[in-house]
Amino acid sequence: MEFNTKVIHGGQQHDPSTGAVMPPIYQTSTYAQSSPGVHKGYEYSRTGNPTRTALENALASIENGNFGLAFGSGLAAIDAVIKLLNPGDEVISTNDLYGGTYRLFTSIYENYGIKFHFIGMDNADNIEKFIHKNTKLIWVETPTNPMLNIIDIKAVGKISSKYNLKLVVDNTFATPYLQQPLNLGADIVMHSATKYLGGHSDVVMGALVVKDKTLADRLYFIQNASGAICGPMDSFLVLRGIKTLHLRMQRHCENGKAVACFLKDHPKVENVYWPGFKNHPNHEIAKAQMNDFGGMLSFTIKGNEYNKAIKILENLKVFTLAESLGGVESLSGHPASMTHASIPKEEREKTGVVDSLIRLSVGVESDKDLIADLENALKLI
Ligand code: P1T
Repeated sequence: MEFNTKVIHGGQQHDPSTGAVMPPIYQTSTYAQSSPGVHKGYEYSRTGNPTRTALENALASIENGNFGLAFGSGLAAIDAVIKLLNPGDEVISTNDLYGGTYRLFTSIYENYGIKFHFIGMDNADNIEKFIHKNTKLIWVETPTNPMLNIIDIKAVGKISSKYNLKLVVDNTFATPYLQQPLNLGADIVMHSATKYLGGHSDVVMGALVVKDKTLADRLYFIQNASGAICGPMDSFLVLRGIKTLHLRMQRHCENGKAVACFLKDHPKVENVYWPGFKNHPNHEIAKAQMNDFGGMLSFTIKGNEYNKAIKILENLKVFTLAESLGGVESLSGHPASMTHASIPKEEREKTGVVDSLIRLSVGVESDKDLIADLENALKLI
């Protein structure tokens, strides 16, 4: 099945009891048993719920995996992955990544004896020197949040399989419309489904997809034992969101390109970080592993003045200043004080998260209105 068909039909069946085309929102916590342990496949909604199952099957299908798992947030999904590890284990992670992921790793899991190495992975060869006997997992975010660095998943996958490590790819920015990490050597794909998969800024949710049954069983065990599941209403909303993922992503990519090109030529803009530019350091890898370049980009202001960045953000009218990304509406953000504030200043500045950096999640509105909005705000500085 082609991707554009999978988003609508992948892993789906009409409701067996009524023929309903969309799965009902099974708003129930528990299920009748005719005798202890004798039931119709569902016992308790932490363990499983038919609306969540429909979504989990769709997730597995669009990521070209065999098993999908949905969680109460992206961070809950990441938390479940790190629970595969034991004290003393080591993780090698991209150094440019969502601030909340960094905070979970350093402020929670380092206290439980797990060691994290945050490194640049632009060159995959850099990874091998951080592999020790207790290294278990490589954590990759690509494109990275917020610098839009691109990491070569296939190259990292070769290293992870050589050393028998698990490779996890946070596919939130790209979505399976643009790249499918399980096809490139990843063991686990992770999503903040809050973003493009949901697509309408009305749900917080996380997801994992894997191919391997043993790994899936362990993650299902963690999902049930730790309990960070999502509810049936949210499962329904994300399932509905996925059905238009291909249409939305196409427009996100077109508008992302239009906005990136406008900013690149603007005299008050210093750098534009968008993987579609030929001079992006990893443009060739992006071209090879992605179908297009997405709707996320970041830029800095000439002179790197904090106050100028804030003035722009306060004066954008079509772009809403808000945390999050990936919805139909365009959002703007200031990573240094918002999404990445939990990363110490010296650390974040090393990766380029400077005071004038503005991140844009380019929505699916008219590109003319988006560009006019930026033009007006840039006139004020
Ligand atoms: O917010 P939550 O659903 O828990 O997902 C966390 C997360 C994980 N990975 C990436 C790449 C993310 O961007 C996020 C959440 N990011 C934002 C809220 C943001 O504005 O960047």
